[in-house]
Amino acid sequence: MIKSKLIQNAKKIDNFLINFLKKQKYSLLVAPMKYGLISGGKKIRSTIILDTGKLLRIKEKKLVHICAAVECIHSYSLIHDDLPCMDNDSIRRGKPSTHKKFGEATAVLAGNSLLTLAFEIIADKKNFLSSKHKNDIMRLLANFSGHTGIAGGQELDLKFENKRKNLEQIVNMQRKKTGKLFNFCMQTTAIIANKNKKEILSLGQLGEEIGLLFQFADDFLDVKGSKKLAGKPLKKDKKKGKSTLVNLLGYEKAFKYADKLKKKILLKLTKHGKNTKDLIDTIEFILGRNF
Ligand code: GRG
Repeated sequence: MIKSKLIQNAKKIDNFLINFLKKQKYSLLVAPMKYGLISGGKKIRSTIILDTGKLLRIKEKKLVHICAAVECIHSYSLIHDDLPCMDNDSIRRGKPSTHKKFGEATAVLAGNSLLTLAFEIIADKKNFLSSKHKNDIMRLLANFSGHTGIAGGQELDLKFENKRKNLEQIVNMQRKKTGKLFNFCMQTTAIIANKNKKEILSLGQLGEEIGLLFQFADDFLDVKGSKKLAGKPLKKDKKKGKSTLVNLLGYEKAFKYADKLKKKILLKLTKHGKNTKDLIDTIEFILGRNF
């Protein structure tokens, strides 16, 4: 059930991105951008947006531009994450990573172009949101992607290699590296639903916890997952001396910690009344996932 929802959402967002790129002028970077962005990947962040849209009763067509923008930022981060100067991975989504296929310089430029494409998509004329909403959403996306978000988190992730970091430091790094983009997904949907400031921030915080849970699950996959299903090399975190919950606490204790977080998230969701089923299904999938 959840798998077919993920596939359906991924197709929708992929189609939007294909059409958006088709309408732009051709450049040599279109092929590597598409390679890193389309036909692959769970598009889980889009699913969180669409699930939150159901919770807040927003029409899907109001959310598709935001989903596409988030996927551009996410794919950009993966392309750069795989580079030799970062995590140096040759396989992503079951295929050679973008720099293996197109070369390093092209991968850097394709990543940069996906970053700017995200903002172009939000600003698009056919994105029928008010200028105020577009402005608020762009500010938030910039803030959560740069040094106070994903890029800052990645810097910490690299600096933490082979260092003994405590639980708080690891969680803070993972909140930035992964949690902030999930925060964006739920906060933005709440902005579009015209919720009040308190509700917007509280939904954003809930998104961040879901993102943290997603990162914990990624770390569990690295230990116990199947390379074939995950579509990327596994068992690297220990070799690289990555600061993860698993490396700090051991698998069992780390899993208990994550399970407690999942229960906390589900409890918080009960306050949001009806229409939570889709989001609950996605949260259950996140901790149990094998890809
Ligand atoms: C400023 C956006 C930006 C990036 C530059 C390289 C970098 C800084 C950040 C890397 C951040 C990173 C790789 C975080 C890990 C997040 C994570 C768990 C990724 C796996 O996501 P999935 O499973 O991937 O959703 P698919 O393949 O399904 O799309």
